[in-house]
Amino acid sequence: MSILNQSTYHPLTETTAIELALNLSIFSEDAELSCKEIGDGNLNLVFHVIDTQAGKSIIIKQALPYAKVVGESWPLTLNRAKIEADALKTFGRIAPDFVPEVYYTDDVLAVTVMEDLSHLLIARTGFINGETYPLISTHVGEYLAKTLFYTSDYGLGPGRKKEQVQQFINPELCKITEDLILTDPYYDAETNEFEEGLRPIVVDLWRDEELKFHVNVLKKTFLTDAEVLLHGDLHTGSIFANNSETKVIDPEFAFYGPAGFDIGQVFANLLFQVIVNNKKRDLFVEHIETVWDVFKNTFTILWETENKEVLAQSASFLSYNLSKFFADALGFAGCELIRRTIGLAHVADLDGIKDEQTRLAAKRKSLELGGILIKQRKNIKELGEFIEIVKEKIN
Ligand code: SR1
Ligand code: MG
Repeated sequence: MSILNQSTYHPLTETTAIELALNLSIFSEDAELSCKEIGDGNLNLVFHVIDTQAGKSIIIKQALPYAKVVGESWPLTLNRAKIEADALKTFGRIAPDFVPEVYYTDDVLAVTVMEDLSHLLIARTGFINGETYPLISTHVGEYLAKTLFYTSDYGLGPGRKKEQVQQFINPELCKITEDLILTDPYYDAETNEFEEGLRPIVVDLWRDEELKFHVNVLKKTFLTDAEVLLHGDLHTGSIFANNSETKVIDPEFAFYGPAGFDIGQVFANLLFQVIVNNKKRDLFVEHIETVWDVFKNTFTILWETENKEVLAQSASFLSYNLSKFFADALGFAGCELIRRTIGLAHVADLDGIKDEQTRLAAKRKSLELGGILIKQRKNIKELGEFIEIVKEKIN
């Protein structure tokens, strides 16, 4: 039975969201609440509930039983609300500075009630509006190191880790990633969406057997390497920021997978700004460098000081792991660049460019850089080499 005394799921309205909020004893019983549905993502309803007099506010997020981006013809499990709430709690314990606080969850209504972050802005929107958020890369590097280390066999111990692998089995949401990121962009799939001006380069991509081989290898890595608890959708639309704070939201795609997947999505979504933002390109290149440097340094300290596996406390084995994460991250970054350009779910960094020729040129760069990163990922040994390749391709 849910807090609204209903035993079945139904989508909330702004009125029933207020009713739910009043039942939670977060606000006083006679509070005058106002509510607005503000969801602009692909999958969920998001209600912003405010008590102006008391200066209190919350977010109520509710999963819809279908993907909002496509409509009711694409049914989607409500269990993702539980996965998201569990992941927020897990990541919140590990990296509390970078994760919103969860106040209440309701599995029947597929609802999570959490901290209101409306003093921050979605990082992608901020970047497009000219912000650079100087601390975001340091924060995300630390978030990645902590969440990826403390959920691994080495940070958690193999027994607890296996329990978490079970808790975060997330087949439906993984299937979305397997299809939309790691399959559909590489053949003439119905889900793809691209501008006609890109057709020649897209047809070349569909015929590129070497590229498809490497995407198959990356997909196998995604399917089988249960290394760490991933956020699973760590693009700049899943990060709230301002100049001093960073919060990672929306882990409904969380599951045990390869560490390089989260890192690669961060790289790729910063690369969109490197591609489109001529004036502040160098700052976004620095952000990419900082994410990796902070990740690597923090992960190394955790590995050396908190490792639960005696035999794993070895410099060469740490180095082997970091090299694997880096190569996987470059490959998955390439997949993200390509799918956001020609797949189902695009990004405003590229689609928001008004001039057609400028937009097509940026999209071609994204596709070309994506292909290089996928094919060359194992040959690029150092961060500096990666950055050189990026600069060569973008200038
Ligand atoms: C149908 S969901 C499309 C995309 O939105 C999510 O945020 C994920 O990135 C997914 O691939
Ligand atoms: Mg999301």
